[in-house]
Amino acid sequence: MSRGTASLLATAALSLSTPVTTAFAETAKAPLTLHAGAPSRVVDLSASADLAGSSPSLASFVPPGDFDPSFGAGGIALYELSGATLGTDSVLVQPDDRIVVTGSFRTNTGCGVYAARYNADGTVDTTFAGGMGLVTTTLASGLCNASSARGALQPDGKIVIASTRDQGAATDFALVRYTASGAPDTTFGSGGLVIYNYVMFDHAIDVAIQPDGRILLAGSSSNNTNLDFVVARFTSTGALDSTFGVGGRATYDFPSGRNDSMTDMALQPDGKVLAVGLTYAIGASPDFGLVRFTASGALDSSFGGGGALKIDVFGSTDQAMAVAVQTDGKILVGGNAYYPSGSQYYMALLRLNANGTAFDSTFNGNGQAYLSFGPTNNIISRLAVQADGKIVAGGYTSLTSRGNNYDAALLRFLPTGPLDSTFAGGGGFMYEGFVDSHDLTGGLGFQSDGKLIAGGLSDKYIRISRHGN
Ligand SMILES: [Ca+2]
Ligand SMILES: [Ca+2]
Ligand SMILES: [Ca+2]
Repeated sequence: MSRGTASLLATAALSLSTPVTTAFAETAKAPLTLHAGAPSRVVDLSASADLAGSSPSLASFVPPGDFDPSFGAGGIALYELSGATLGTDSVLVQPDDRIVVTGSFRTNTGCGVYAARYNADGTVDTTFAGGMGLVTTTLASGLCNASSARGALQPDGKIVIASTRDQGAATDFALVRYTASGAPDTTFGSGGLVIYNYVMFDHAIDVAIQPDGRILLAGSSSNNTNLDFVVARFTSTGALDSTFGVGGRATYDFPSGRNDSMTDMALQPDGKVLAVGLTYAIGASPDFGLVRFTASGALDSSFGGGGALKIDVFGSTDQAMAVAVQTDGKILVGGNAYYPSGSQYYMALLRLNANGTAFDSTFNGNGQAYLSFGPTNNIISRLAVQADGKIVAGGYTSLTSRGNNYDAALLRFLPTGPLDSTFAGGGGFMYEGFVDSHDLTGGLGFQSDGKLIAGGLSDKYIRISRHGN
């Protein structure tokens, strides 16, 4: 099969300007070389005979990164919801290897969230939601906006989704819980739904389940003038947990007067809550923003510069989109950064020390990796750490040479930072659901044998794929 390959850029040493803000020194930009490889190519899954024909019964070993022919059709499965436009925001692998996909939907009558469940081989799980394999909850009707709807699995198999009720004006946080068999969980909130109106504008981005069953909802809310990070905690029955933070909420407002838009949250094994996103002054380009809260919802003063950190990569637009915490406590942040001299966005993967200091020099020499499949847009949207410490990044590209339609991308890094050359024959590749589809990455997970499950959106289709490890 043919596929595009990513090249790892050489990067220069970083100088820290202040404990809170980091930036490349001007003189350090020169050694950075631009991607100038061959034009990227794409696996054309709709017409690739080389992906078909393998006997599933023989498919015990699939080379790292390669599509697993025993999954879906040639390693990939596409599903649509008739009459609806979908977003695909998380891909969750159950302990029994079944796959739950959550996201948003929009029809001509309303907006809401869904959970779909698939068997380990990518076929629809007909034991879920009364044989449908998919359950939905409408959050808003009429003129409305569908909003990110990421999920988390409880140990008992229940599925919790965090989203936003958006009628087109003021917005509220929403939590939905489904039973393990795919029905609204009547023991949660009101008929399985919690609407939380914190302030006028509330936008949910992520959810996590604590070991004690309490639920963390993360996102952004407006203060009087701009957006702040917010994490709210709920009991396992859906009541706001007033023992967390202030009145159930932990918030952070980057100084001063910045808009702070969260994109991802991670619950650490020690109970601390790490949030990342974009922080930008009005009229200025965004920087990576990171905040850590203690398990009780206070700002963690031991992190970064007094609880928070912002990183200005190349002095232009920097977007943190994903965070993951390694078993040793080190922190991975993925996203992209615009490199003005190269006139393109590079995928960015940064590793910080456990205390939030930038950067961890044991990763790629300077704690940073920047990659491009070509101009003009490359971004990491999801991160997952394998049991062996290797780091999987999912994202997407929008290349001029590809007509600017988005293609999904998968990359794997060694724990020490370089691309893993054993993965897909070079460390990374891009692909699409079908010819010229619009392809994003919305989730990564691992089945019990280590195989990688990736998923996302391909036009209006839910796309899931399985890859060798
Ligand atoms: Ca509200
Ligand atoms: Ca703010
Ligand atoms: Ca595409």
